[in-house]
Amino acid sequence: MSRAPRLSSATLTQLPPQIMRPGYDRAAQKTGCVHFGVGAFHRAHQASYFDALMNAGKSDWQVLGVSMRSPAVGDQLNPQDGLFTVNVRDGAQNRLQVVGSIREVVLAGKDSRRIIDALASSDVSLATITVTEKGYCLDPATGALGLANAAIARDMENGMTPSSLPGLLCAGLAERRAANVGPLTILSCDNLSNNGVAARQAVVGFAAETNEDLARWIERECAFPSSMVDRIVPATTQADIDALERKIGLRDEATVSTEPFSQWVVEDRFAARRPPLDMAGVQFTSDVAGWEHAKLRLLNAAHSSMAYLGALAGFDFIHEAIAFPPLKAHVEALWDEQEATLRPTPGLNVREYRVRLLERFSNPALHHRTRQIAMDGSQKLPPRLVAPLRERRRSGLTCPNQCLAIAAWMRWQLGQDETGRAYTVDDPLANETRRRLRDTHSDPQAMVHALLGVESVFPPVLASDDNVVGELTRSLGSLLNLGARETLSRRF
Ligand code: CS2
Repeated sequence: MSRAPRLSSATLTQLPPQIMRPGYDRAAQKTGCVHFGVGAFHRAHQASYFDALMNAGKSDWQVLGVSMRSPAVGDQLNPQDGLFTVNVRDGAQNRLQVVGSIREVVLAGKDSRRIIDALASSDVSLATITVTEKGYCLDPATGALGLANAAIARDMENGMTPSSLPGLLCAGLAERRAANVGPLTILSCDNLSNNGVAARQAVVGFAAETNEDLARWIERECAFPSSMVDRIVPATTQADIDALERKIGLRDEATVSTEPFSQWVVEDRFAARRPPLDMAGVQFTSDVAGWEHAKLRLLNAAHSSMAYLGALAGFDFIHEAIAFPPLKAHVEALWDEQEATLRPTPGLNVREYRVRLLERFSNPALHHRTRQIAMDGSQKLPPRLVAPLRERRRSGLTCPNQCLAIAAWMRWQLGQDETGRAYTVDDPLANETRRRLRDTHSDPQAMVHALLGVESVFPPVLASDDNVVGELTRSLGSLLNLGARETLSRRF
């Protein structure tokens, strides 16, 4: 197939006139932010907010993107001068917008010098992060920096070309301190509880091992606000790229598709120049935790449950899963259980939030794959389902739907669907769960016992909670014997 020219600064003028594009002079903007983890989510979320800010006339918030592992993101964005199209999909509607906030993408490790220089630059006052839980290199059992982590051990030995998030930030902060250009705000945008605390543990923990003075300076001067981010961003497919090319006449290898909804709630605790992101719709607040909990325990918990139950029941996409009445009824019942663990939060109306979520899940144009959400379940389950389950049990409440969701994750670890087809369990703990399940011969009781032993997912007290063990075993047995559809249909 002959291909259209790539989207870039030079070809921007060839775009059909109705497509929105940067209204500011990109070349005149300075880099104000270094972002770690330039995946699809960042492009549809933070990068779009910085773009909106510059479109609103606020200068110098361009982003230097750091790709943590793969050169692929740089190969997509750099030949396009950092430009990419956000395709906002809602039913039959499509809105296309070219975003210009990313200046360039560099690679952790290979381009460490560039990253450290940027972090030490007086133009930069903010580092934002979407590297997923693994990227913080914390020990799940203690929440402290994982000194046994291979990337951390390597960076501690070779401080010149760090490649881990904590190693890079510490090297940049050391130079920033020496250059006397003031502190930095490090803003985690990952889907974790207390993500600001996780970022702080990672960075201060690394500095404490390598440079005590630096650790004290970071603690005193820098800020690690927590934030809640929300926008559903399905993985981009080749078909999306081809369809966009037919529509705009340019090839955009970095395009992302997303929904109209977008939310960013940020703890108002900045160490340096605060971007006026409220002009672009960001909510600054003194308390993010209520929002974080609502998002993780309603949206993300339902997503994970629909991912495992839905994929097992043969649904490829979330909008199909939520259209299956028994699965929707389970989601509502799960939300009732989860809601009891939320605390009142100013501005948050849980009833409306749930209605809105059902609409978002039902968006037929998004094509959000259940298997995409099923990835990395061992990292996702603790804040989404395990923590609220523990809170309910402490209050003496039962948890049948939380247990059904967790049992579906357990069933998923077998790596074989209900028709006998094998799939890859895409999870950093996949080897451990496989090893633990090896001699359980699909016996639900043995499987529950084996998997409750994964301590980074389940606190040991759960294994001695007869009610939880009983619920998990009953649900898992039903999933194994009857399958997901029948299990849901009999219960709801
Ligand atoms: C999803 C999230 O893949 C997943 O785990 O639950 O990526 C979800 O789409 C976002 O958190 C929405 O903001």
